[in-house]
Amino acid sequence: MAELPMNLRDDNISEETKTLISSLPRERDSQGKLCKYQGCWYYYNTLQALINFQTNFQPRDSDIVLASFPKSGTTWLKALAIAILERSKQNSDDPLTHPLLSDNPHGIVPFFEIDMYLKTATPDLTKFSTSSPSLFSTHMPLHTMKEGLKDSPCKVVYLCRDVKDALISRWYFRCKYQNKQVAGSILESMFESFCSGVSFYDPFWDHALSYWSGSLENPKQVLFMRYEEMKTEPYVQVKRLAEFLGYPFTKEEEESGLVNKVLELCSLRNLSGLEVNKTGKTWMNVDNNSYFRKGEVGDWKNYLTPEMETKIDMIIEEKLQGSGLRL
Ligand code: PAP
Repeated sequence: MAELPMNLRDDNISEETKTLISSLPRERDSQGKLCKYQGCWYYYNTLQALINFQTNFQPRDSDIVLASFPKSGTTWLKALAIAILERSKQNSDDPLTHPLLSDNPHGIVPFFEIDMYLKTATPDLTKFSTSSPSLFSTHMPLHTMKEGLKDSPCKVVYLCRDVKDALISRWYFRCKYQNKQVAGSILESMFESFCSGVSFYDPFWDHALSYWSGSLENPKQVLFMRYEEMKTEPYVQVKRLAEFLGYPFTKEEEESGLVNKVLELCSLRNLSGLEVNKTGKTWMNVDNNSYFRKGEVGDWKNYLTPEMETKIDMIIEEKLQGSGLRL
């Protein structure tokens, strides 16, 4: 069996973190040991990474953080944010200088807890996020990430996706990096873990609610976006994103077709066809092509039984009751 990625393991934790873990709720799943920190479940090395981040990250006010629950379209959001910030390169005489043509979006926008703070508590930040302003990303819930942001007014964009589609996407991804057949038994066990709220970065409902509440409390700092809306009205949503980030498209840019060029550059078809995404690997040694699959809304209907659908819907409805958030 392939070795587990480092963020899922438990071989890089300090004595202090070991003591902390011994005081936390703990569980085990088929991949390893999990503990619940600030309301969310993490494998131990990831917990260490996010404590490193919370303790040592020095934000700049201009930093931008792209946040999501796993498999909610993070790669797409990263690509769009890069394309918005770097759009002058798309119109230049030498479009080959565009960063998205030579690197995967995950190579350009690092995760705090996966790429930056996993191996060391004090990474050399100049190696990461060379864009200006700096773009970072995370799968942590908002309250945990805010500890690392201290009081900085960094902008945060959260991309939310139908959790049933995210579950199917995660199932395919997990089978791929574990070199396993895409088996129904694995999906069943992931479904059970999801429903119990005990799985990496779960419970999903608390995750989404942290960003939902943050976006209501401080709409200038936290933007709540939805994958499904990006699919149905990409033009409107990419303009909304650019405006929120403080880089709105000008009338001239719109008239010249630049918004559509950005969308085309970031389309699943285009990105997945680029050589770097067909053959390259991320820092974590994951094949770049594993971040691109179907990108469809409602693909879960091909895999989940009506009973599974009902159970997930009922849990989500109950957990979100009174929040105003509908998923
Ligand atoms: P991550 O959490 O590991 O970063 P993430 O990018 O959030 O992964 O999720 C991958 C999903 O986004 C895949 O969905 P699927 O399995 O249902 O197909 C992937 O296909 C989809 N995706 C990646 N890039 C794009 C894109 N440019 N447009 C639309 N969907 C995309």
